[in-house]
Formats: sequence, C-alpha cells, structure tokens
Amino acid sequence: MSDHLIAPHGGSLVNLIVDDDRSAELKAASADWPSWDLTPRQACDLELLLNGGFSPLRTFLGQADYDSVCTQMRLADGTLWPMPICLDVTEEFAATIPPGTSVALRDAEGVMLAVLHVEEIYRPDREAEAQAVFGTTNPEHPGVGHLLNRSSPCYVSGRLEGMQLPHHYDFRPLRLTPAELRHEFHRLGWTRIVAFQTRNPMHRAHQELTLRAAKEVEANLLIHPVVGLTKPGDVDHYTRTRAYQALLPTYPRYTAMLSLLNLAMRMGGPREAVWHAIIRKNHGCTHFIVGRDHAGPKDRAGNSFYGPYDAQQLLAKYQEEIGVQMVPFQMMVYVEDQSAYMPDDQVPEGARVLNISGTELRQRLSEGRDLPEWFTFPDIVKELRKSYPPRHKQGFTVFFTGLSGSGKSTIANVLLVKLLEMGGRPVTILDGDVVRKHLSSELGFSKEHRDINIRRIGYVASEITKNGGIAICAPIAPYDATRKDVRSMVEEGGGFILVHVSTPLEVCERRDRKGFYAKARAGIIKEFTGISDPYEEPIDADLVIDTTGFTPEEAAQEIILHLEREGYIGPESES
Ligand code: PPS
Repeated sequence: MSDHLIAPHGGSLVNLIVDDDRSAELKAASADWPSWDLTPRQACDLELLLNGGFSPLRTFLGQADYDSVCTQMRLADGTLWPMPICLDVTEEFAATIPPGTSVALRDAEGVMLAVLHVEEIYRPDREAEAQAVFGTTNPEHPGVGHLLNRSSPCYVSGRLEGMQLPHHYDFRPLRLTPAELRHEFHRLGWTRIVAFQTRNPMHRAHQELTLRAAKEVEANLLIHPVVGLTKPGDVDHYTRTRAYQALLPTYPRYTAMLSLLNLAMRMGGPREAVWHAIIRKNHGCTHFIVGRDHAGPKDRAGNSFYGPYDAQQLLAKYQEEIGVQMVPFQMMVYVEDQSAYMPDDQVPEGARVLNISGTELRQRLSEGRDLPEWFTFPDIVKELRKSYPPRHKQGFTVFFTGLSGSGKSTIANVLLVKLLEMGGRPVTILDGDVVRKHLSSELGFSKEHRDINIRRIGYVASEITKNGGIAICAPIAPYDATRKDVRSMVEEGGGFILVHVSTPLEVCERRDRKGFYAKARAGIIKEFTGISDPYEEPIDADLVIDTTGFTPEEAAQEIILHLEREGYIGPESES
C-alpha cells in the first residue's frame, strides 16, 4: 500500500494494539493486577508508543536504551532517538511491582489502555538527564521543571501490550494515527509531504511560511499541530484547532491537510526538533519545517534557553540519517512598503517591518482592539475573539478580605445591586456567613478549616468567572498564601480583584454588630480573628478601603471606578 511513502523510523511502523481475543484475555486476567493511573504526559506518550508515532520504540525505555539516549541520542542498538520516553512511578508503587508483574495502565477514568509486563525498574539521575537532554538543570525550563519537580523517581520498563488507544471525543475526524495518515496520503497520491509543527494559533506569517516551504520543495503540506501537552499558558487546543480549520481554505485547493498530534512536548529545542522530525517521518512526511527557536522556551527573565537557530543546526546534522529533509525558515516579517511578508534576513535595509507579538496580541484581544488585516485573517480573529473576549465581556471575581465587622458584606451587597442594575453578566455573591451555612457548615475556625473554606469559595468563584459571570466573595480570608492560591485559580479564566477592607480592629470592635468581639474578649469564642487568631494584611490588594471614613455606597463606587479603569465594565452599548 505504502510503496511510495517514506519508510517509518527503524523500518516498520509499530502497532502495539493486540487483537480482540488477546485483549479479552488480558482484561480477564487483570482483576488482581496492580494498576497505574497514567499522568496526562504518560497517556500522551503511551498513545504514540501504541500507534507507532514513536517507532521504532515498542515500550517505555529500559535502562540501557535510556542511558544511551541521554548520552548519545541513540538507542542501545544505535538507532537515532533523541528523547527519553520513560514511565516514571513512585517508590511506593515500584515496591509493589517486581519484575514478572503485569501492570494495568489506566487512563484518568480508570479505563485499561495497556499492560506492561515489568522487566526492569531503575532509578535515574534526573539532574543528569536534564543536563544531557535539555542542556540545563534550571527548573524554569518547562521540560526540566517537570523532570525535577513533578516526575516520579523510578522508571519502569518491560513488554507493552496495547488494548486500546486513549479515546478523544473532540475533533475526531482530525485525529489521524500514523497508519491512518499514511493511508490518506496513499489515497490522495501524496508522496512528498512537508509537515509543519505548531503549538500556537497560525496567522498570515505562518501561512506565508508554510506556503513558501511547500512550494520550495514541491510538496504537499501537512499542518500537524500538537494538541497533547504544550507550554503552560498556551492558547487552548479547542480554540487553536478552530483557528487552523479557518486557515485551511486559504491554501490552494487539495494541497494542504490538517491533522492533530497528541504529543506531550518537552520544549527541548534542538533535541526536540530531531524528535519532531522522526515523529513526522513515522506519520509519512518527507520534509519538516523548522523555524526560529523551534520548541525553545525562555526563562523568567525572558532569555531563551537555546540559540535561535540551534535546532536547525542539530537537525541539519541528522537529516540525512533520518531521511527527512529539513526546510529551514527564518522568521517571517511584514514589510510595510512592499505590503508583503518575507524572511527577516531578506528585508531590504531601512525597510519598515511590522510585527505583533503573542503578548501584544493578547493585550489587543483583552482590550477589544483591532487586529490588522496584514497580521491575520478575519475568520481567525473571529475564533480568537470567541475564546478571548474583551475584558468587559469576561467574567471576574471581586474578592473582599478583612476583619469581622469591617464592612465587607455591606459593601459587597451594595456592589451586587449596582452590578445587577448595570446588567449584562450574571452576578453571584458568596458572603462569609452565607457560605458557612450552605457550603462549609461542617467547618470551624482552625487554620486548616479556614483554608478549606476559602479554597471552596475560590473554586466556585473560578467556575463562575470562567463561564463569564461575576462572583463577589466576602470572607475574612485571613491567610495570604490561600488568597494567592485563589487568585491564581480565578485568573486562569478571567479577572481577579482583591479588595482589602482595612477598617481598623478598634473600629470593628467598637461596632461589634454581632456581639462577637465581646464574646471573643471574654474567651467565650475561641480563635477569633484579630483577637485570638491572626489576620495577615495583604500587600497585593488591588484596592484598599477603610470604611471608617466611607459610606458603603462610596466604597462600592470606588470599586466600580476601579473596574471601569481596568476595562471590566465597558460602554453601556457594548455590554
Ligand atoms: S474565614 O476565616 O474566612 O474562613 O471566615 P469566614 O468564613 O469569613 O467566617 C467569618 C464569619 O464567621 C463568624 N465567626 C468568626 N469569625 C472569625 N473568627 C471566629 N472564630 C469566628 N467565629 C464565628 C463571624 O461572624 C464572621 O462573619 P463576618 O461577616 O466576617 O463578621
């Protein structure tokens, strides 16, 4: 069938899925086998092991292959392979699976995907692995951070039998395995195929680049974005895939195809580029585009871990051995006076070059500002705007913190009414007392219980925020670290405004609306915030309001003005 297609790495396409009879046999035998619940990364790796995306690998690496991959970029038999693919498990689990044990590998729902017949367990030197594979032990590198801080210390290997591929319910027709893609290429008569790897939305620069690459080597184009695990903070794959689908009609008819790759990236720059090329070879591609700083992360200060063309250089060394031809590309930039894109090393001297960075793009989306036609396509903007609406259409949380009796609930209720009066978004109030009645009735006031209480509020607020609503929370929330956790949880899906109601203890105590302060002083109520329990003043509050000199209405108005300034409340006509 695939006579004219490129041979997979190692000569033949691995397929580890057993037949139905064997699968039934394994399932029946597995009742008393230990189970390992795969991490998201391991589930991605397993999928590509089972379907041959990682050919010639037939299982997670054993020690001989692992050592050789780390130091030589080759398997023990000499085959080029740049990335360790390992099954890491905890010490406790490793102690229960001596060689000879069969382990059921399960997905997050508990479905058995494969069986690993354990042959060896070893304890890698993960620092040495980081240095060898990523060229650094700095945990700000996402691949290193994962390896040193989130992976488990024991690696397990042995014969692997697949029962089923992990199931994906999204974008089914776009998730083609290496065998399915090869079949499709054969059907279409495509033999020269250039693959484009991406983890970002594609705009005109990428479209120009891929089109030029395809023309240059006279090949068809496979847009092959990674939808497994990419870099934290990347645009989610649902949005990206809709954007790729919107891009497809901009290519000449029948020359480009889109397929999704459930790969867990490591952001390993040069080694990652070699790995990506091998994976694309397994998917039937003959050419592979490598741009500037391929799969290269930056540290917190914004410095790249790799040189901009390191990945191209390393792949250039191995392309012949792999048999996939690299199509190297400079960064494409827009030259204004020529109204055209060109590689940045071909820009005439003095020409004005335009570019919009990822950060600038997000900024423009959140402010609802224009995205110029030279930068991207209207249909792509439409998709991005759906997922990244301007701030005045996003959800947000106003989180009050302050002592009992400081005025949190009163201001929160005024704010609620004012936001309801404006309309546009649903508003939910999560007041301290109300939450303790409905969500946290079993909790007391120890540090542990207060933290659970605040995390529950934070979780509910983050769900409301993510879905475009407004949450107003008004607990005491005395601990800084817990408030910070809530902030980061909420900010994943919208805005978070911390309001410190800083009314001094003397004033709160003088008011003593509920009589609690008197009881606390008398020792009748224990662990009372401000009297016999701590309150950590926030230093990260977005607003500080002392109600000693403010009416609740004035205080609420301050918050409204802040929301307006930050863009959360927009012009009436647009809400
Ligand atoms: S926390 O610390 O954020 O979990 O507290 P919270 O859920 O906001 O609950 C505070 C309300 O519970 C009443 N109450 C106490 N507060 C503080 N310390 C102790 N020991 C305590 N016991 C009961 C008090 O009425 C608080 O309500 P507000 O509205 O803040 O006055």
